[in-house]
Amino acid sequence: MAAGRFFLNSLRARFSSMTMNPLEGAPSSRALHAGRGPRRLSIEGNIAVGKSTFVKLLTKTYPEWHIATEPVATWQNIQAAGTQKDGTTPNLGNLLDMMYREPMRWSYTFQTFSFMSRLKVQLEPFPEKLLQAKKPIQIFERSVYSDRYIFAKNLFENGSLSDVEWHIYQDWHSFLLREFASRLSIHGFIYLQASPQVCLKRLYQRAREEEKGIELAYLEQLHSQHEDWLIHKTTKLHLEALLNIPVLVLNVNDDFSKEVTKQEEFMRKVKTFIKNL
Ligand code: UDP
Ligand code: D5M
Ligand code: MG
Repeated sequence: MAAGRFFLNSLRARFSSMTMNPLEGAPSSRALHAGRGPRRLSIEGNIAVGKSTFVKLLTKTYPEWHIATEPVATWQNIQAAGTQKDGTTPNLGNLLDMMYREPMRWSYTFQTFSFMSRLKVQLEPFPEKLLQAKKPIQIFERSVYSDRYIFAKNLFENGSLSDVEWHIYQDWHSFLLREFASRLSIHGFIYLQASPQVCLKRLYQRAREEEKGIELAYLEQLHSQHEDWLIHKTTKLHLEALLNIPVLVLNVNDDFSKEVTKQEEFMRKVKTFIKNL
């Protein structure tokens, strides 16, 4: 028992030292990808493109991998700290809904909360099953990087964040990412790419209440942000090293939710991509 714990602790120590990749100032992707610790990837893509559907497929195909879904439910139900006398936790509101209803008022608040929730997810210690895996893989649905280079940037550009808010946001975002650099490394991005029209159709199909007012123009803005960041590489990044992270682009314009052949093709591509990281 004690020996088992010692074994797990030493594995943990090995992995944490192997993921010590100071992102800040790293000269190339080699430095970022050095070591043989867990490979950590983030699935990126427009709203309703099919990330959660893709993540479910990964979970089914590779049950030994650790998959972290986007904490949307946390944003939809802000819980007060502590519990009431009757044991309940008061619900303070639905921040996702508040942001879509009043973007000028709530976008900055939303960015602080979504960033914190993603940071917590990305900082969680490696689960036991990863420590024991021969080739440990961790997958996140979006990342602290898409929060900034897709959403916050776009909300600033469309006027929902003021100059002052955007400046303050970038200041603390850069600071915290620098402070936690060694524990936030991402080795690859999987970009699910589809036209804004396809995303809008899927968004209507999913019918999430808070998103009913989303228009094509908003999905077009987010599409351009993804293309600039992950394809054209024209987005100005706070860390040069981020530019060197490999990107696997999968075209998901055709429905893959029930197409087994397509799903198998995607799973093969992901496997090969990760093998080369
Ligand atoms: N969906 C689909 N075909 C696909 C991928 C997704 O019909 O190839 C549907 C899915 O069932 C859901 C909606 O599109 O109703 C949005 O998908 P998901 O929640 O996975 O998107 P996300 O917002 O996570 O990217
Ligand atoms: O994304 C979940 C929902 O949350 C979708 O409506 C987009 C929104 N979202 C996610 N992150 C952010 C940030 N940082 N700012 C603003 N809006 C955000 P989905 O693509 O449906 O999984
Ligand atoms: Mg999702």
